[in-house]
Amino acid sequence: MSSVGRVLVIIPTYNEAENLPVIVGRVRASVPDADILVADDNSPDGTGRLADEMAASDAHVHVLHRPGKEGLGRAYLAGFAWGLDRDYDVLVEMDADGSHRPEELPRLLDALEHADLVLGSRWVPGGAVVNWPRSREVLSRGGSLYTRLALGIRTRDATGGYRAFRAQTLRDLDLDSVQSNGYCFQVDMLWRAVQRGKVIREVPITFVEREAGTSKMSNRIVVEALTKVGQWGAQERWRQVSGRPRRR
Ligand SMILES: Nc1nc2c(ncn2[C@@H]2O[C@H](COP(=O)(O)OP(=O)(O)OP(=O)(O)O)[C@@H](O)[C@H]2O)c(=O)[nH]1
Ligand SMILES: [Mg+2]
Repeated sequence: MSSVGRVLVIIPTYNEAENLPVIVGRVRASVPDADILVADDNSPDGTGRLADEMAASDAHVHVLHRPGKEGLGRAYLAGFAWGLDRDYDVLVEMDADGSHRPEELPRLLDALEHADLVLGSRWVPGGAVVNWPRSREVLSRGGSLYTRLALGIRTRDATGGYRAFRAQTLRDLDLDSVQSNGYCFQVDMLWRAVQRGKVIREVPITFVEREAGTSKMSNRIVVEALTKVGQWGAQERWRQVSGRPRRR
């Protein structure tokens, strides 16, 4: 058990058969006490079956089978519910494609000793991206800057998906009302934590772009994020100018 308690690493998957055994092996090596939950959306390439095989031979590996592709946000919400039901102390978000290096997880967990939420961050000193085209970096940096300006928050990397939550943090975030998916899901979770006064720390990570498998990123995901974040920002400004207190 880590100093922050029992840890569940949630890995959402859609067609990640090539990547899954590698990432699971790396998590097991780097944080041997942690459990893993693969949240698979009935991947046509058999990722779910592969996950079952791994679970059968390793008591630390669990699988949540979902009926079909509903997006990253829904998969994480289902994974959080699974983990909270089973009284894990810490719930971690990690992509299956190797972008979030499991070897850096101990640093995120250490930081959680003094925080309610830890964000793996590409855009703080010491953070980096590997193998990204310039266009992707501009989109991600621009997205985080836009989010900081719209919401008035200090976080450098608002859309990243390598995060560690204390269970109590998640319990306080009103997860039943989360509607967003994709990058917007990550901003939504962060914004909820900010509004509730949670202590949030950013830890530098080296983000490595996927080498195998296919991307699920789309323009629709980007447009959803821009639109919703703009709306949340406007609501926050309205709350401020009308002098209403924050809803906790
Ligand atoms: N369960 C589930 N997982 C998903 C879904 N969409 C994406 N994922 C997983 O979420 C993680 C992040 O998705 P990626 O496709 O890597 O998204 P990205 O990192 O923005 O895009 P890339 O540049 O291609 O890596 C991966 O582990 C995916 O398999 C989905 O609809 N359901
Ligand atoms: Mg990826």
